Amino acid sequence: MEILDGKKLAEEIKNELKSEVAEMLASGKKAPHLAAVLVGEDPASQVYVRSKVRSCEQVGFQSTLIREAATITEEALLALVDKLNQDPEIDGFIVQLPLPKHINEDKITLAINPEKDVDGFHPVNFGRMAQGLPCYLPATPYGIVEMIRRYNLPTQGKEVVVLGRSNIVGTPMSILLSRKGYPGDCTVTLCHSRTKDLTSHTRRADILVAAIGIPEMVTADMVKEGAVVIDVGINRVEDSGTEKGYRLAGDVDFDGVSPKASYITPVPGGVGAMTVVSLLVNTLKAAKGEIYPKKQA
Ligand code: L34
Repeated sequence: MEILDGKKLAEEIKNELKSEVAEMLASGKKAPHLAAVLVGEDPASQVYVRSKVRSCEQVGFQSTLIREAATITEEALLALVDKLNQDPEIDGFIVQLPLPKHINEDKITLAINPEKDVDGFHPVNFGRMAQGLPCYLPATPYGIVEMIRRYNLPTQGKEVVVLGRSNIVGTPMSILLSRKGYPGDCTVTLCHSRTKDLTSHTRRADILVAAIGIPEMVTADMVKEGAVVIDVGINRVEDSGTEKGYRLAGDVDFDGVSPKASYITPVPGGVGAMTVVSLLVNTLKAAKGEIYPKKQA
């Protein structure tokens, strides 16, 4: 069994980004600028957004963190999105999810200018992804395909089972791995909460992607010998034995499954680290106008 070391890969990619920024600055361009909007005090969101801002600093990007109270109205948040859409200093921005219940997430996502949608959540980017056109790929699936690529894992003709059909992970993951070319050309099965006899599907997987948000749900009996196991889950499980009172658990029972896997991602230090760095890669693309050519000022 080999660990798919997301943390190490992310460091490698950050070093590449750092040199790209240095080149941009040397040629008289400005550094890429990412803005992140964080609404409320969700503890996990705070950790993730902090990590995004810190990573920007590490590679020499500019970053702006905009914090809003959980009581912000939908209208006010839409106005903020519009302001960021218009701001020529900002290359790309994200609104960290989840949002408080009184705010319609779809409405916010739709309000983001697709050219600045470095999360790749807007239907324009999603549709472009589905058709194989240039787009911002959503950071988690992007991080996973980059991991597959950099570890040179074969994908052509492989049986892939994706657990979970969310807009930001499961569904785009199933599309990306079924697309033509590498890393793709897989035969993909998308399983979800209404799937019957889940184990009969998962046991056939050469590559198993777990993104359901149920701690340690995937157990050894569900996994084929030699499978590649990609664990997207980051669940906080109560644990009085730790300083924080919780530990992080994936959707996969790591101790049980890892002896059977050929490759497996750890939690933490697997997919999460790749998610953050993929957002930076998208932001660099935004700054360079790689997906949507920059309009002349
Ligand atoms: N708009 N909302 C928007 N964009 C996103 O791309 C996200 N996501 C998901 C939640 N909401 C979002 C993230 O940023 C999940 N996610 C995310 C980002 C970073 C990490 C995990 C999920 C991460 O850094 N994970 C660390 C452990 C962090 C910890 O200690 O809790 C890891 O090593 O897995």
